[in-house]
Amino acid sequence: MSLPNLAPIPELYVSYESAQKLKHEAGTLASWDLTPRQICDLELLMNGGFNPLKGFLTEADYTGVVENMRLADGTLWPMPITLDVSEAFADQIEPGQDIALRDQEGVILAILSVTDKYTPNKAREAEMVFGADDLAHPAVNYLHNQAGQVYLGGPVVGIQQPVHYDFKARRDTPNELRAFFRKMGWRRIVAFQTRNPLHRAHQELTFRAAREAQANLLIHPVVGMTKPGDIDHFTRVRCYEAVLDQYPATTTTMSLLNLAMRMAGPREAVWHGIIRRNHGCTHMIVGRDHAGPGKNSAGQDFYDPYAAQELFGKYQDEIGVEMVDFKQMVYVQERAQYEPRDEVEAGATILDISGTELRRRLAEGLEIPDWFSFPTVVTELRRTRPPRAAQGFTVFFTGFSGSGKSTIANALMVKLMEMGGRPVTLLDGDVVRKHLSSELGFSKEHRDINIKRIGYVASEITKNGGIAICAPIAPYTATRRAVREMIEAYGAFVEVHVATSIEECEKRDRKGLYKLAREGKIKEFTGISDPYEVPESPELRVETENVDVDNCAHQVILKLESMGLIKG
Ligand code: PPS
Repeated sequence: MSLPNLAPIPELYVSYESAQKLKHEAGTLASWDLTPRQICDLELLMNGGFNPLKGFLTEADYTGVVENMRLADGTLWPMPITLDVSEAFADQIEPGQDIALRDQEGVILAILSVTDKYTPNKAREAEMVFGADDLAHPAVNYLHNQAGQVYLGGPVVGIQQPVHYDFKARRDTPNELRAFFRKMGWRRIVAFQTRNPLHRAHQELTFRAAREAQANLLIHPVVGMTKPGDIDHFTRVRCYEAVLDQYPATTTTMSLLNLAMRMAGPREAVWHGIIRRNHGCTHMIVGRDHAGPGKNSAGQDFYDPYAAQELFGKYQDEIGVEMVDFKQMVYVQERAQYEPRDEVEAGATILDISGTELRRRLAEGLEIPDWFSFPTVVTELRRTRPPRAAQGFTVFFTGFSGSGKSTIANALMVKLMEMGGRPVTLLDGDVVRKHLSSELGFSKEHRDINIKRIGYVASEITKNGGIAICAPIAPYTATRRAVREMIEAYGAFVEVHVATSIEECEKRDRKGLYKLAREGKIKEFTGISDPYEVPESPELRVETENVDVDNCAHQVILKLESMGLIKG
């Protein structure tokens, strides 16, 4: 592989003067408020991280990328970088029009000259890009449940970089990294892509990979968007900084990459390679199950663990980055050192702690040995992930009106308050509708807004170490899942399906609403004239028929105990 040409790569920004002028003119254009994921994509488009893309994919490019990983002109590109918008917005836009792209505070970052407006076949995109149209895949879930229905494509003119207030000194554009490598005289650079904290085994394997490739090392963690449930990037960056001291000085550097990952395994590995090439790297470490999304809805891995290495190997020349095989490093007790697993002789004592075991130990406040990680890393992890019994969490009841959610929720609240230790807030359906959602009705759209508001408040409570108990009907699976993702970033989400049948609820008819619904006096009534999607795998399902409230609340308490959220 030839050495990199570390000359600057093209960016999409205009000069400062032109940017000021454009910004002024753009004030009158139709404008789109970018989602967090779109902001990540736009940043890498504008700074050359996604070179050779010059904007959001046109329909021809999109079709080529989805069908055979190539742009319409034949260039290798594995990931659709698309601007998804709502139908309502798309209706106001015609090809030939310019639109302003704004961040979440309304700052204009770029102008998109729309050449294409098209409706994607999302099921096809899911099959081809992510390997299955299965909502258990986070990017497929995003595609169907968060992304807009229409894509806009066309070239982008960059006005300014998205603003970051965190770790500014650790963020570099491709050209800034290239300049750094030139200045340091680094010609061979191995990139290590990661979304997890680094422990001793990672430090050993990355350093070994760099030595084998006779190269310098770039630790290149993703801080844009990773897999829901991952450790937040603030904690991870503090951990990376601690590990950086462990490498011999001047061999290694670290830079943060504002990428929104898709967890697309093999295709993602190829994409990561192209992005690293753009950042001036010559090599990249590709591991087992690179960018793997976890299990599919049938409980199996989405991708073969070596599929990413195979695909990368196949396209290595076109990517322009050489793959460095990731050696699994294990601790050999007799020699008190890390060695590649395949080189350890039979009979030696190998010590290892899996990711799941590490999470368990953190959750339960158990020992994490020195041979496994660095003390500073463990301290940082313990600070963000205190034992579960000291963390905030959310109990989310769902079920028909009159199923008994509120009564059980109230009984649970009292029991938790008796135990003490953490503040408890009850977000009951009726209370929320009075204080947070008084203007909303019961259409699907309004119910979704209502549930997302509850989710937002519960996530803030959870983040701050409290207990949130929610008791809305929450009839839609996708919305419940969105709330789960919001909350699991900070603590546990315990979904409790109060499984009282519609017949029983109607028979009880505590508020007389079922009668009115039957008479057609209340429209869109859940279970009568509006759907309720039964949760498939809630943490707990409680039956209320012939069971008293106290017993139901007790079942929840037992569940919380078994999850380590409260001490018995
Ligand atoms: S949702 O779907 O989660 O947003 O509903 P939620 O906020 O929990 O509000 C449900 C309560 O509103 C009353 N109500 C209705 N429920 C269902 N469908 C219709 N059309 C409707 N209209 C009014 C009802 O009393 C629900 O209270 P609970 O506490 O569930 O019995």
